[in-house]
Amino acid sequence: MSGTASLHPMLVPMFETVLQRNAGEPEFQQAVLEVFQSLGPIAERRKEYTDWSIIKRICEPERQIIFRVPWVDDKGEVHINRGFRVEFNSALGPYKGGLRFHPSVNLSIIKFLGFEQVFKNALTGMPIGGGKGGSDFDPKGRSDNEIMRFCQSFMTELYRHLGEYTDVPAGDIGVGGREIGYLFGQYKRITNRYEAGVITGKGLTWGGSQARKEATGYGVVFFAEEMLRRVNDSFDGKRVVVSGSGNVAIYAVQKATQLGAHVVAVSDSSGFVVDEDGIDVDLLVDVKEVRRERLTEYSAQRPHTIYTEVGDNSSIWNVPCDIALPCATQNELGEEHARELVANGVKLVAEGANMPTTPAAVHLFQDAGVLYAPGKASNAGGVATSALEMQQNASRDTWDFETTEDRLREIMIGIHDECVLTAEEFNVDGDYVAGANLAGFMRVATAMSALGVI
Ligand code: NDP
Ligand code: 2IT
Repeated sequence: MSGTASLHPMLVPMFETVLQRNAGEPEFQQAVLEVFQSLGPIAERRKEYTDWSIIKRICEPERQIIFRVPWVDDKGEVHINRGFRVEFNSALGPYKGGLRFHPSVNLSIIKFLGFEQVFKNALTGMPIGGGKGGSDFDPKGRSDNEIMRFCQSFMTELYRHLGEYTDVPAGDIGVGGREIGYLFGQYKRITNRYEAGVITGKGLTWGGSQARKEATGYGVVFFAEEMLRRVNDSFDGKRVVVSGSGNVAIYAVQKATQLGAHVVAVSDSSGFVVDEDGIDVDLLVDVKEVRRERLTEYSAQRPHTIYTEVGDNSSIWNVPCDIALPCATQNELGEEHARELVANGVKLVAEGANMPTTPAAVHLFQDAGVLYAPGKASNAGGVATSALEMQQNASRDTWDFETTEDRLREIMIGIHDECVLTAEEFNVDGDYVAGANLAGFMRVATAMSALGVI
């Protein structure tokens, strides 16, 4: 795999072991390499962290669960899907991370997401370890009843591994409020316990937190706002492009618009829509969140917009912008896209999705002087607000929207500042990738070291 030349010599054999032990898992290998590339300066400057056995252990999940999920569709046909939960690291708290339902899900994807989650959760400063799960189930076109039966079957196996002190899932791609409801309902039924803190992203009338739905998208924008503030700039008047049109994208569009930006494009896996009047968030919510329709429907309601199907030569990243927020999926923004964005004058890229930018594209942005924030820092607002939901559940309290949003904003400012200060400490000023990886790593490594070889 390219990129190993830039590794500290101590890390080369460790990465070779990762490659051997996780053969055929390209996304996981990519996520590990990206963190390893930042860890070199630890060896020179912070000798207390050069207990290399910690790095070896950090790459190996504490537990990996794979299970069969049988379910019956509306026609009576039996389907078999595969379920996953990778409990990656519990040095800082119970495993915490979302569930993804998408046909592309496999062990590599869940492990890369779990690995990223460990460092992301550490960056929030909250008491949460890292994990991730999901299934290769495709929710598209399925009825409510089919979704419910699938969720019930999935939880009938998963419940035995969960608990508010053990492992606390939430949503991710294909898992939103409806699915969390069915999953929590089945957990409650099997265990006969109203253990609200076992899952987050719950509805507001049954243990959920205000602002959790909005938190990831809002958090990305708060993080980007701090990056801009640091260079005496703001969202006001900026042209913004947001990929995706799901949970993260919708609320990134909403907050950027509230801060005075002009959001001109969003996408889904079929195409993208350019709306020069500015994306109408209420319509987007209605089309995607309420009616679960495609972006073609948004475009049909706004005749001045231009809808383009994705293809080899057409991508949302061709739309000129000052700020790009990739909020769809991993490796959605490649080198050619980055080249196009830079040529069109992009100033800032902040990731709402997990690992949406390929390594070559990241380097291109950094070399071109584009402000670039990795998802493990900039999209941490979702899981941070999940931890706030757990706090409210534990204290049987509920906070109002404003209080919760204020906490979220403080947390994002805190993560931003920690990335900046850590990058300065290690002489890589302005490198948010190195800052995030080093700060997250040091927090997990300190706890792992204190807890002994386990
Ligand atoms: P949703 O399912 O709500 O939305 C996903 C969006 O991304 C949809 O517009 C979807 O289009 C698009 N998309 C998904 N897969 C692909 C693909 N293979 N190619 C092109 N487009 C795709 O998910 P979320 O908004 O929750 O998640 C988006 C990203 O943000 C993910 O990377 C997730 O891991 C990350 N994230 C989510 C958090 C959360 O709290 N939900 C927290 C932190 C990160 P279509 O409808 O056509 O499939
Ligand atoms: O990637 C992520 O951080 C999430 N999908 C949210 C995880 C959570 O536990 O809220």
